[in-house]
Amino acid sequence: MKKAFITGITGQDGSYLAEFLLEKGYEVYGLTRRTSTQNFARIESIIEHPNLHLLSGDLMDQHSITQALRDVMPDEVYNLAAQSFVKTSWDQPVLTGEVTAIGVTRVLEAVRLACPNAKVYQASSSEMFGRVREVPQSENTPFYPRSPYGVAKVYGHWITVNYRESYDIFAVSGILFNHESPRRGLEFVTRKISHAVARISLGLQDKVYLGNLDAKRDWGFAGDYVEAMWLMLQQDQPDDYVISTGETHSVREFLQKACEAAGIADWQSIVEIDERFMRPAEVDLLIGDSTKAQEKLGWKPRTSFDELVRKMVEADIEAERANADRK
Ligand code: NAP
Ligand code: G4F
Repeated sequence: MKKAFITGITGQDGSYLAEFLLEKGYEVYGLTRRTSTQNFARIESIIEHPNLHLLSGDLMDQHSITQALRDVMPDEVYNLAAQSFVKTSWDQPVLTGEVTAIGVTRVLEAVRLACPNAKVYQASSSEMFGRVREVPQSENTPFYPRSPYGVAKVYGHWITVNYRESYDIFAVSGILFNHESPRRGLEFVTRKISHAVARISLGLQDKVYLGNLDAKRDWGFAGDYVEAMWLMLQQDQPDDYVISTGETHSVREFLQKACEAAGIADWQSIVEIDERFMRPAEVDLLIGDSTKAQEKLGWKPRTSFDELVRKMVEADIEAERANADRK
């Protein structure tokens, strides 16, 4: 039985990846950090699985990662943990650097010392392309990050490449474009919209307050993207891959489609622009070229933009109805 070690298992991607690997017959070990209230909501359905094990540790703490890897001796390490909300990275740039940048070095150092034969996946991001140098963006597009988060991810990307070249560690960087799901955090724009639209359709709130409606993203479904992470570690040679749908849509379009899915006729009547949600520097147009992943990994996205929006809105309507019934 293969052993996988996941940092960030309580996050959106960690929960989908853990389910995916358990179904493949892996023994899954997840690193979780101590919090005053437990936040296992996303892994609730697998928490009792006999092949799922949780270990305590933090990306700020070198010893805890090294010790956890020594205890587990995994075949595969997926480093998904990060301060992942771009807007917060301007409010907490130092913490973002500590976790999202230096945290990657801590994980790589732990692998080097404890289990140098393990294969490592680093969660890189399309946010590294920032003020895009070309459209669409591929593995060869130069980086121009536009947020402390994007800068931290560029560091994480290059330190991963550096450990591969310096120590011959099988380390890959997956440059993933935005991927969403009903498990997305409520602060991200897609979930903020699906959640608000669901509540508005049920008469539980009136408006949604948003920032830049013109920003465009290449949005896929998180469940499809975790398969790409796994495929990258099944190759004979480590390499870096862009994972994306190749389609881009604006925040406005996401809102319109979400309203359609919830049966709200006039989308303009429910939205207010709020300066608080504007960013000091914006990434205006992300669209990825995942040809390399399609050709070498045989990966392609399965969920369309319309299906994704519908899936998120329907899940939020169902959850809000269940909440209302409980009251
Ligand atoms: P997420 O939902 O925000 O999950 C982040 C995870 O990191 C959570 O489990 C969180 O734990 C954990 N974490 C945060 N700080 C930590 C620390 N100091 N020590 C240990 N764990 C810590 O993010 P996601 O959407 O699943 O994304 C997964 C990874 O992919 C992230 O690295 C993100 O930057 C990257 N990425 C995401 C996307 C996307 O569109 N989703 C695209 C490209 C790259 P708690 O639950 O305790 O907070
Ligand atoms: O949903 P967002 O906060 O995601 P963002 O900034 O693209 O970051 C996500 O994707 C990255 C991959 O490119 C990941 F690396 C990162 O970890 C994260 O998962 O914002 C998307 C767009 C932005 O342009 C933002 O300005 O939506 C715009 N937006 C407009 N109104 C808003 C809002 N974003 C948020 N969060 N809230 C708003 O009210």
